[in-house]
Amino acid sequence: MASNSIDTDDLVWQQIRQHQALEGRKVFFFQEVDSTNTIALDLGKNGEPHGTVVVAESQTMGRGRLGRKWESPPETGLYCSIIIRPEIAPEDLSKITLAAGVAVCAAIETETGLKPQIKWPNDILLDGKKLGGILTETGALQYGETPLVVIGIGLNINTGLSSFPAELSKKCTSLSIQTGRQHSRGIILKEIINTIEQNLVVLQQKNFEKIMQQFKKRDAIAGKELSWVTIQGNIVPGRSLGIDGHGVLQIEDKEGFVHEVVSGDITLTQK
Ligand code: BT5
Repeated sequence: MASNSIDTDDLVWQQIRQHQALEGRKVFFFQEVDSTNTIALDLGKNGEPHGTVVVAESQTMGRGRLGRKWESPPETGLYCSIIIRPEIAPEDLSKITLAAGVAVCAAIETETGLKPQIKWPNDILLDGKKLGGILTETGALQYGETPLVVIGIGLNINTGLSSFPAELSKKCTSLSIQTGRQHSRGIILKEIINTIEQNLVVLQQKNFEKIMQQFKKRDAIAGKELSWVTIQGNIVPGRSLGIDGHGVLQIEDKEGFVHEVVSGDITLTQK
């Protein structure tokens, strides 16, 4: 399969594209968009139901957290967003990213045997390199109403390193780089959507403990020396104690003070 042509071998992907559907869910499939999250938020505001999926072969303005860019080389990666309307309290919305992250890891493991890890809160890593990321965004929240949430997933599947800017290629990887073979984006997408749905049910049953157990098995930073870069740009060196029962990261600084981290970035200390 040529890495830069549409996967004619990937029958599941072709079926999803042709039927604009995936196991009863409506799929909006595009050749190129600015960002699948932007499209999904607009569709959600216009009333598209829970479970609707937006997929694109490439993105011109794929985004990460804190205004960062998500590189989206055409026709080799997975760029998708799922519209959900979870029966979840506003204070629990941040748990969705963790639930989606462990679901993406489990789906990859089921399909490839690889064991991805998560760097809190949203990075999917393989061999310490970035394989994918999750970006959860919400529509305007109205008190007492079911929120509109979009879970955006970017995953490097059959992407070659030469498709990334030089600086990034040292820090990222793809499934095909790890296994030396091509993977079906269709099968992986299907498994990811189903596994995320299952984890959302677990969240709605208020059983975050179960998600936490999955997270702990895949936690890439537990016990490690790191720096927490706060939203204001302050740098707090310390060690990760893992997440608590609310998905909040605990970082112990050099003085033994434990910080509860709900935002910002984590940089692992090189040894
Ligand atoms: C993320 O942000 O990791 C969330 C990425 C979510 C992307 C999906 S694609 C479908 C949907 N639609 C969107 O517009 N977004 C979502 P963050 O933790 O902020 O990481 C961003 C950083 O990852 C960048 O600054 C780069 O260093 C790195 N990066 C960018 N593109 C990458 C790629 N394709 N693979 C690996 N690393 C990448």
